[in-house]
Amino acid sequence: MFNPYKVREDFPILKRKIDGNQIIYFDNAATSQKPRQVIEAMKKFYEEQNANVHRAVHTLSLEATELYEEAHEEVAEFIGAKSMEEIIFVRGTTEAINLVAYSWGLHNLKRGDEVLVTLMEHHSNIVPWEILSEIKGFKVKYLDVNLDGTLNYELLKEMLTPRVRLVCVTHVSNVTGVINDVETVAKLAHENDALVLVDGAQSVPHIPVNVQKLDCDFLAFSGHKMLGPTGIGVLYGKREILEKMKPFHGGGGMINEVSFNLEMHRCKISWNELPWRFEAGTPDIGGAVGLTAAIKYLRTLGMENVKTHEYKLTEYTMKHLKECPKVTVYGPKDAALKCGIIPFNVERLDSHDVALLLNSYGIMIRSGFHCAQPLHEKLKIPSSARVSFYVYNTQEEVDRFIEALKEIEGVL
Ligand code: C6P
Repeated sequence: MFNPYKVREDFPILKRKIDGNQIIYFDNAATSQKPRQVIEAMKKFYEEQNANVHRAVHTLSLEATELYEEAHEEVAEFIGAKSMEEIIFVRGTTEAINLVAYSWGLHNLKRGDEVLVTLMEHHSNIVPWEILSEIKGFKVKYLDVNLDGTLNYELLKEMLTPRVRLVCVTHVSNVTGVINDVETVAKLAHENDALVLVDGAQSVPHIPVNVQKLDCDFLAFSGHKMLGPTGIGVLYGKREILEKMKPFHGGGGMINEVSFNLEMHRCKISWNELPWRFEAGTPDIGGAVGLTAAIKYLRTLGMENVKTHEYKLTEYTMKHLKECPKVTVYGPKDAALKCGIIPFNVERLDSHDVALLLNSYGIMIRSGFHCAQPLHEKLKIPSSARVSFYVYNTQEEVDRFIEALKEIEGVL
């Protein structure tokens, strides 16, 4: 049985009190807290195993290399990739998307082409495409969303013309928590010979994700949102696509050979095999060790359990938010369409003021645009306050949150 109280025992930070209040951490979409299993794995790495990878023949380097490669294997298994060659370690979702833009987009997109991006994307799945379109002359087209924040699938069918080469879609919106039917998007895109890039930043940590089932061509996600450390993230890519892509960054580790031709004054370079071809320079080895521990922890909990727990909390919160007359909740009314993210506003209050007031109760939430300004513009709201749950949050914490909101409403 999944028990969030037992889970909480693994998270030292949750014991912290601020101004006498036991903290309630509801900002998990921004970053998650870390269990001691992750902290200890990283501590052990730095205390006992630290060395660079893929470079030296000494024992420490061999051990570090083994741990680093094991992390790729662990990720591959977690998301159902065919092999670790399809798993590239990057700094996070943002870098993973930029890798696709500059390794695939730069060499494959041209004037006359279109990249279709949904209006609910995080800026990291918008800005790289806007920058690249200025260089390459292709068009970025935006797929509208419905007023409840769900994707407009009918419009998608209309917009998927033969000009579209890539569809960029988030699996779960970081603002509304809407879960997109990425399987259908991929099917429609593939029928049109377009590739699909899925932003999994808010799905991989919270629901079971299998890339074979989704049939996406790329999947990007961040370690720090799934109990792992900051500084490490993942780009999954189908092997046959990655094989044909040019490297992103150049440097050590990503080459097979760099030989100098004196007469030509040039270096002849051959690329390393996958996935190392896309991992130039010394990688975040300690981060990879932490990510392995985080995935092992999530697997022990079971991703179906994680999903159900967050669904129950979301449903409970949405039900009780109805007791707050000055609160407006955005996104679909049905919690089953969502992951554990709820955006809202309190009448006459700026979202930052709501966050500050809740902070005085020890409740940490995010406020603002959440790096998704186009979606806020579509929903015609200046900004929003947002609660987002994870494995260690409890119904009791939601009760305290609702009580605090009622008190805030009371003094308005
Ligand atoms: N969203 C939030 O509070 P990075 O920063 O690279 O790890 O992740 C970027 C990113 C990409 N896509 C989605 C859907 C995201 O939610 C995020 C990060 C955080 O919502 C910080 S802005």
